[in-house]
This record gives sequence, structure tokens and C-alpha cells, in this order.
Amino acid sequence: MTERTLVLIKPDGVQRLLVGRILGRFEERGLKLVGLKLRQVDRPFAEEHYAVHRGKPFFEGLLDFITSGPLVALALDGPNAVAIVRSMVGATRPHEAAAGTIRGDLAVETAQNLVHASDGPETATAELALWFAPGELLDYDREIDRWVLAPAE
Ligand code: 3AN
Repeated sequence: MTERTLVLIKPDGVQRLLVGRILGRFEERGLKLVGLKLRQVDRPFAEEHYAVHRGKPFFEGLLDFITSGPLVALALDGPNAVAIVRSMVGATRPHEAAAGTIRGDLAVETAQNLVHASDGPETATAELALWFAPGELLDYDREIDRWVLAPAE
């Protein structure tokens, strides 16, 4: 089933010059880029994005971190995109993230874990609506899709 999901390459990814490599992993996997923006968010917006974590001990630090510099927001499209992206990102705590995942290859700390990815289809829909206006997500075909995707039934 085709899905869309949100990925944030967080400020640590931008500062560590990893935007291209992280984006490239998703492109190489076959996922389609349907939205992309560089943005620095303010605290109220960050609170809305991380509302489920309000009240947790790491909440204020999380807001400090996500607002500390520019980040890159991606919208990715593909079959089971939410689950595929989560598996590519790896476990929240990098020492538990499998080698071969983004966090397992490139991160060592939980706060500085480089990426956010929607954790389910409903979350993905809500997060995409928060980060992208309706007209900012594009629909288009790629020539390579006949080599990447099963034919439509
Ligand atoms: P994930 O990003 O793997 O879905 P969540 O949703 O549990 O993880 O947590 C959101 C973000 O909050 C994490 N990506 C991480 O940056 C931060 N975070 C989670 N737990 C901690 C913690 N114990 N200490 C510091 N930061 C944390």
C-alpha cells in the first residue's frame, strides 16, 4: 500500500553535513521524494510537533535541540513507507540501533540521533499536515518506477 511519511533531518544532521547522505539513503531505497524544505522552527511549532512528549523529563531539552538551527523536512512516498523508513532510521537510542541503520551507523547519543520519522500511518498524516501545506506535496511519476514498484493492479 502506498503511504507517505515525514522525516526530519534534525539540526545535528545539518550541522554535521549529513543531509545529502541521509536523503540519499531514502532515494536509493526507492522511496519517492514528494516534499522537501529547509526550515528553522520556533518553540510553539516544536511543541506542537512533539506534543506527545509534553511532560517527559527530556521535553524541554528536545525543544531546545530541535529549535537550535535549521533542519530539513522530507515527505517520502512508497509502499509501506512508514515502516520502511522506521526500519532504516533504527532504534531511538543509538547504542540499540542496528548497524546499517542511520542511527546505528552515524549517531551515538539519544538526543543527537539525527532523524525523526513518523511512527505510524496516522501520525504520518498528522505530521505531514503540520509540516507541509497541501500544495507543497507533489504527485508525479518517475521513469524508474517500473523497476522499483510492482505494477498497479
Ligand atoms: P523516535 O524518534 O525514535 O520515534 P521518540 O518519539 O520516543 O523516539 O522520542 C522523540 C525524540 O526525543 C527522540 N528522537 C530523541 O531525540 C528524544 N528523546 C527520546 N528519549 C530521550 C531521552 N531519554 N533523552 C533525551 N532525548 C530523548
